[in-house]
Amino acid sequence: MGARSASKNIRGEGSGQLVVVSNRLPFISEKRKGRMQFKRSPGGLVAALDPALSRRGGVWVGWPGAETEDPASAAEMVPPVRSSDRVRYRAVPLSRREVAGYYGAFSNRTLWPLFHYFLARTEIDSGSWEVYERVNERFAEATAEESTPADLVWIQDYQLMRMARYLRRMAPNRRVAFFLHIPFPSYDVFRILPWARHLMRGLLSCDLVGCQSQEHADHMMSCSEQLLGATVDRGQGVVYFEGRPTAIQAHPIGIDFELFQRLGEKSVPASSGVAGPVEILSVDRLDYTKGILARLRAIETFFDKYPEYRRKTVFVQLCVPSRTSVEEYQQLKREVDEAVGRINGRFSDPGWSPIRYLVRSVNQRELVALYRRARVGLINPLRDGMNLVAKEYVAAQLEGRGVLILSEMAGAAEEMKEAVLVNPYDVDEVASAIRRALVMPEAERRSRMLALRHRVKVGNVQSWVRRFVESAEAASAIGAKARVESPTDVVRRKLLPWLSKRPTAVLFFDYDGTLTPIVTRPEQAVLSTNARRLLRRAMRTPNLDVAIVSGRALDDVRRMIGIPGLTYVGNHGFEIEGPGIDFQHEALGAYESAVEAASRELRQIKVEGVWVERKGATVTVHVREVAEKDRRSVEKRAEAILARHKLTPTTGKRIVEGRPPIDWNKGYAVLHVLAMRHGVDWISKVRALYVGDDVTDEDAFRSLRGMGKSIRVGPATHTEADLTLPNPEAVVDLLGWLASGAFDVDRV
Ligand code: ADQ
Repeated sequence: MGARSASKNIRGEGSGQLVVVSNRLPFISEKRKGRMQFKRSPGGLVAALDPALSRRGGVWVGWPGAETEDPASAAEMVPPVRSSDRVRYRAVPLSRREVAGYYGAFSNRTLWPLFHYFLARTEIDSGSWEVYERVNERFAEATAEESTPADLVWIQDYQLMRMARYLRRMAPNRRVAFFLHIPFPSYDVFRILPWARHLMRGLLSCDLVGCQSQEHADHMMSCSEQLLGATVDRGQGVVYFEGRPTAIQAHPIGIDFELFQRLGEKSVPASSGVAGPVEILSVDRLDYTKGILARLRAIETFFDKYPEYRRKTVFVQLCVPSRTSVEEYQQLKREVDEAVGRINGRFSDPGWSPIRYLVRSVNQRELVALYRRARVGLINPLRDGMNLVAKEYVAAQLEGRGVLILSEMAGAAEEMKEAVLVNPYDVDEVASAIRRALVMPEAERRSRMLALRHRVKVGNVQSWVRRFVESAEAASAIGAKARVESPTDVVRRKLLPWLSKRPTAVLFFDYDGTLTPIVTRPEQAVLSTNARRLLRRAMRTPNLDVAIVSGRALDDVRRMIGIPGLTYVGNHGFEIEGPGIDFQHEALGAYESAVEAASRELRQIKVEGVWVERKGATVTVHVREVAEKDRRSVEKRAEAILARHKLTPTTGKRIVEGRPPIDWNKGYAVLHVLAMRHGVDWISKVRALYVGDDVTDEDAFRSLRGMGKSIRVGPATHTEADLTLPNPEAVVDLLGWLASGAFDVDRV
């Protein structure tokens, strides 16, 4: 049965289906006596998504768990669909090599440690990145086949951060949302990844990107801005990139509160008079991010500092083995075993050991029994997206007598303010927090726990699913309306394939009217702080080379920009200065006295508003402030004076300029800069882009025809430029994108 026909059979009426995509399909399959058996995976996420899928009708796309490249045998690894079923499964077959590269290596040895700030454990390997890319593309193919434009595609987690980019290419009108279960790091950490921009583009192909906390959302926004030059509206939580908005929102995940409460009712509460010492409980997947070793040190410190608690308390550490085939995880297990052995060896006496250490998966009933009995829940990971154990412990505290000690580094800390918050790296603080929890008066314990329980109840996993889906629907509706390209987007789209074919781009910007708006007097044309910041950034971007080209005197334009180290072209190209260039046109000297004489004579034009500016090798007559009726006659007189002194008059925006009659202009200057900076064969090495607004810039547009590209700014009836932008704001927008280096060669 084809995927499409199956999906039609079970699609619900009205709104589209929900298409959930995750690394693993939500069941474990096993062949027994020649027949496939399927067991639903445990966990709140599966339990919450299943009802949502059944209600709406849907498909779950994922890897079935066994390594195979053959689609037919992968299809056998999912439960067969009956016509009455509202949920179907689509298996994405993966080979052993793909699982190793995409999941074992890139997801778990690159993204996982980096996103949890374990930089030393982060492996950077382009081979595994390529596999990650290919597998994400395969997930996108399967999802494109399984979905229609009416459906909502919901991608889960860090294993699939590139998928939406491919899905958009294959099926541009899909509604797509993504949720990241783990933390999203700050820009300084995220940028370490050579593929940071690619991952960011993957996320910004979605209508909604959800994460566990506002802090992670803020990191995503600043990475979009800094890595891709995207426009960010922090107030609205929206990032605009490539002409479309992406909502970025915190959607803290919850647990099935009712279930834990129900199971809790069947178990024994804390302080109920059960014999034995008071229990302090920690429950984790055996992972280095959970901080088990640091916690054991804190426990040791606790028994050292507060010996009166020996024999009266016991620390229970429950670990579920995780990623057991990975060497680092085996190593961690050995280290935890050793630490437990050492501490127990130090403090135990007949009948009492300080640590009870359990390494196994327990069923939910047993888990809740442990939660309920524990007086203190010690949940202090070194870094965690959310941490559901903290919420489960709270849900099981029916009488509200237990105390939750929670790491500030867990996403849960953003919501669970009534917990005793600790820095998990600070062993002394954790030891004191345990003591504080044990002596905390009952009234305080109850009021803290009641507040926490209320919050965990309201924000349960069912409401998480509901709110996320609603937000995704809203974001995709806005996205569909807003998908109108701005002029900068159009230019960006057209430049991108061209720019990305060379490792370096040389950018030439005219100053007045291009980087700054046209103003009455030249000294008022001040560069905005933002434009200056972006120019500085562009200068530091390794694949960019920036030059400012102006009709102003060299000193003047250098002063207006105020960034040392850029290439400056002054006086329409007669003077150039920059790294490795110090140029003055050789014929200039011969005309110095003519320019001086013409300037003197031009100053004799005594009409209100006229002023004359001597700019080294050239002279400019400004007529902007001259009354309209007199302007043309002033221009004519100026042209005549200049001609008499054998200077070439050029009329620009409310100015008349006199230049030596040397066959030299901005166009020649640009070619000179390119040859000086990148050799005469620059064309095979770099891309040259010129942005200008003036008739004098047309010379540069002409010079670059066929060799580079050019953009004319503002309305122009006739131009030689390849592209246009409406105003300097649009130029600065484009500069922001260019400065981010967003078009690097391996851009995808
Ligand atoms: P995890 O890193 O797996 O999830 P966590 O949120 O703590 O972390 O969830 C662990 C789950 O495993 C809990 O539901 C817990 O009950 C269960 N568990 C732990 N030890 C167990 C044991 N010995 N036996 C049985 N069950 C055990 C990722 C992110 C988190 C984020 C979740 C959900 O790393 O930060 O909270 O996704 O988004």
